[in-house]
Amino acid sequence: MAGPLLTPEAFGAFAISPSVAVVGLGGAGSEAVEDLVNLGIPGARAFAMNTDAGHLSRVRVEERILLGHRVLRGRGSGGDRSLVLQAAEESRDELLRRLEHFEIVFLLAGLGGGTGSALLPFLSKELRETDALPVPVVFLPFHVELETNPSRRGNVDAAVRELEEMGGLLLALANEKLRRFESLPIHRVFQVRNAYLHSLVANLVDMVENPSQLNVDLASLKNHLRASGLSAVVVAEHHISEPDRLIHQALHDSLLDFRLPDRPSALVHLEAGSNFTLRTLDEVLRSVRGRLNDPEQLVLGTRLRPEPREVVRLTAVLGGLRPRTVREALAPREPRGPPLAAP
Ligand SMILES: Nc1nc2c(ncn2[C@@H]2O[C@H](COP(=O)(O)OP(=O)(O)OP(=O)(O)O)[C@@H](O)[C@H]2O)c(=O)[nH]1
Ligand SMILES: [Mg+2]
Repeated sequence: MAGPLLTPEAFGAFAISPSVAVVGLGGAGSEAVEDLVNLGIPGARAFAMNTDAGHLSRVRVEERILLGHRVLRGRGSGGDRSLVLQAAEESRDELLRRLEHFEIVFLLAGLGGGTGSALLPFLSKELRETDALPVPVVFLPFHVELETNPSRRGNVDAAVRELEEMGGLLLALANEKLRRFESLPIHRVFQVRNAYLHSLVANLVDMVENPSQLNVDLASLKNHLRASGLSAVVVAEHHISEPDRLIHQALHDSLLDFRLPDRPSALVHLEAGSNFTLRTLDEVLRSVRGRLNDPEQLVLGTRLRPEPREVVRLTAVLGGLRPRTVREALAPREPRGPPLAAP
């Protein structure tokens, strides 16, 4: 039975922005959320969840949740994923109650320890059963941490395998890619990484939150993801005089770890000023098609500001990443240097 038509005055209630949560899981994830909050994600609610009460009491994040205090007594997991999973199962209803009314939930964890490596796939899976869009963000440890520690490696492998199997968005930031900043103090290197992550999170939220001329909203992003397997986001800003550089820059500057398949699907959103012409748009699209090898599926969104602008901003969701792409970063490598003694 058809309902009454809404008057235009009533549309406003349906046009509110999607609500966003940014959730840090374990030590590294919680600290990254702290940095994101400092950099500012307008309207987002921030959470830190940990099994380690000491760490949780130090992070400056508005909502803090101690997990599994009966089993683990607030002392951390000691790297044991199975204990964390028991704790998460026990608190499942409460965790979902806190998170399920958000429309986009960014879940951040450094992989290798027990807490983040267990909670991140667990919550991603649970949230996929709700209307929320979970966006897992993982920090892959430096190779040296894994080479010398098989249990960390096991935790990373298990988490990555579970996330890959789920498909959807996976933002895997590789610590190894931070070596290009190796002359900086370590805490600054993590800040650089978190600033890059902030640009991904802020652009993605902005893309779906604010109306455009050619619109990409949350529903179209979800549709795109459903059809695209494993996906990642890249971003770039470049001067309007070189529109063909945008996609190259987005891929080159990325701290994410993935290899593109032959023809990735792409959702491309451009934000520019009133001086952005159809010819410039053509140039951007031609370079995107060229660089991505003529994707079968290319969805375009644009938002033109009323004033002229010198820079164009590109946000691209690339899909169809092959499942092995993240794991390749973790594949055993040749040992460095000659063996000490001949066999
Ligand atoms: N940025 C940052 N990274 C960290 C910190 N501690 C550890 N890491 C790195 O992040 C990865 C995961 O470690 P944690 O976040 O401590 O692990 P967790 O999820 O809290 O798990 P457990 O402590 O084992 O319960 C490892 O590669 C660490 O080297 C930290 O305090 N800040
Ligand atoms: Mg910890």
